[in-house]
Amino acid sequence: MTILYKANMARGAEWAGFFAERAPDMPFRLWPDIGDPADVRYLVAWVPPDDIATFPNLELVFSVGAGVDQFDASKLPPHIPLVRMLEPRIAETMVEYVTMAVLALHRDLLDFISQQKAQVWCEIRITPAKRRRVGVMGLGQLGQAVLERLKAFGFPLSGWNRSPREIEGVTCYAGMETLPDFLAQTDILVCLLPLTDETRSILNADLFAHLPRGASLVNVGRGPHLVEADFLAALDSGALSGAVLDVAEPEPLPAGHPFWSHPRILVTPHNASMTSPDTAVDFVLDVIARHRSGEDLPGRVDRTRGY
Ligand code: NDP
Ligand code: OXD
Repeated sequence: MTILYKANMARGAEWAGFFAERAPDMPFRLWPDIGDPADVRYLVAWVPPDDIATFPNLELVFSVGAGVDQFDASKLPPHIPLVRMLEPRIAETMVEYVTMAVLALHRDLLDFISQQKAQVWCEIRITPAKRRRVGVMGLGQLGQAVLERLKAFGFPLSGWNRSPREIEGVTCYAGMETLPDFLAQTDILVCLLPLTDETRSILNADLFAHLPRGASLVNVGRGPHLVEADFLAALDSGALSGAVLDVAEPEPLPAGHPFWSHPRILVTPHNASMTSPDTAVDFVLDVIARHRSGEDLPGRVDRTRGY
């Protein structure tokens, strides 16, 4: 009944400590020390090993993160459930990050950084929150948690999603045909979509053209949601006024990439949220217990949808 962990090694040592404490009977191994492959029942990974058939008795695969696009699902036998990480610290830290990014864009932080570099002391007229419309793409666990927190600031809030949602205090749009209407009333756009065939390159010239002129972007989804050339052109033309980007393609962002030095872009290193070993171990143990007793698994990925 071994658990094999294959992700960030420093945090892996913490995972090992919590497993030793909370499930002392369950052997825990850190990649590449796999032991007897036949003993491995559970795999926790950011990117799984190339040859999953190495582990003939594998029962469950966990993504160490909330997203699963980094998994090549075709390499995973259909009978093995893929479970994404739903531990609470991911949502808590994402809420902090998106709040920070939205407030930074709302309160002109990019301008103040430029002014400070140029030693310019110049007030900027403050736009009231009630006149800054924030729209979130993707109303899943993270999009909803973010909107809940943003309510406190008084921004008019809206959300766009594949299937219809009803969220108090949020104008909800559903489906591709409603995207232009959603965009037309969004000043700060937050992308919290999963990366799928439908959402790849969704942040493109056509989408930017539907936003009010001077709108801004927070991308915390995935790098390939964004068409870089369209985005840079939109920034340079003033169609967009700024962006906070936590994700890129590729990651890490290569040296010399235009995002590093663009005065209207704030880049962070895929750090919006982070799985916490402490709470993640509880989530993994809970899912394993449910699996053993034949219950539905929270976070189970629908392989046909891709998220
Ligand atoms: P969920 O699966 O809970 O939510 C995804 C939402 O997106 C669902 O509501 C879904 O709609 C909607 N959606 C999916 N496809 C489409 C589409 N084609 N058009 C419109 N809406 C769509 O995911 P999470 O909220 O947990 O996470 C979202 C993403 O955030 C992750 O996949 C990952 O890419 C990213 N992420 C980034 C992190 C970072 O540190 N930067 C950390 C964690 C996650 P429906 O309700 O119909 O299914
Ligand atoms: C992710 C994560 O999916 O860090 O990006 O959880």
